[in-house]
Amino acid sequence: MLKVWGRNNSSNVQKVMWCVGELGIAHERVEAGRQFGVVDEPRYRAMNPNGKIPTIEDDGAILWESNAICRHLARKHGRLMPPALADQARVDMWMDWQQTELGAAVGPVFIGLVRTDPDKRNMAAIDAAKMSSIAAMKVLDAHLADHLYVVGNTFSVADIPMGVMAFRYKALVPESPAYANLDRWYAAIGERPAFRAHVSDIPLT
Ligand SMILES: N[C@@H](CCC(=O)N[C@@H](CS)C(=O)NCC(=O)O)C(=O)O
Repeated sequence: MLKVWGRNNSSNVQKVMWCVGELGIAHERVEAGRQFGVVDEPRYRAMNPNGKIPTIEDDGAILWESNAICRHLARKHGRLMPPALADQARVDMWMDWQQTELGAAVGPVFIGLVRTDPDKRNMAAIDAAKMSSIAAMKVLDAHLADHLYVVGNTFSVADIPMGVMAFRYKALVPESPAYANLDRWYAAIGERPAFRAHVSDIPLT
């Protein structure tokens, strides 16, 4: 049975769990990270030398990196991955963009506002990260003007990391301009039971 290590309030674990939920995969999730520890144990480091979450074991394959895990599960279970090679490349492109552009912008806002005590916050850095987040979301909003989902007009694995980030953005960047295309896409995402169970029903902590 698929085994997933990682606490359920981690954005990167949420991607994997949402994907698992969409695909209906039988699984066991093991608490790890932050207050649960585990990630520094030699046995865990032997699986994931980064000491980060998530890590999975799937039929003997040990994998880490949340986006790679999601793509693996989509391919293995034959859903959420578009068939055309060019669309698969677009899935890779947007999932990389989530990590390097959107996630890199939203991450410091989350750390600053959720994980840092009010008297210790660097508000200038948080405001700068908010501006970067707004700029990144403008790119996604423009793309969604003529695509129903991140790749084409069908929900795919590429929507998953983006949806996790969008949930944090909506909660933490109320200064965002109105992004009509983003809002239309996000409303569709919000109707998915697996998104609610693994992302939006879990408090930001
Ligand atoms: N690029 C990695 C990043 C993994 C990562 O940074 N995970 C964070 C949680 S979101 C972590 O392990 N934090 C330390 C901890 O929870 O103990 C991925 O996408 O899986």
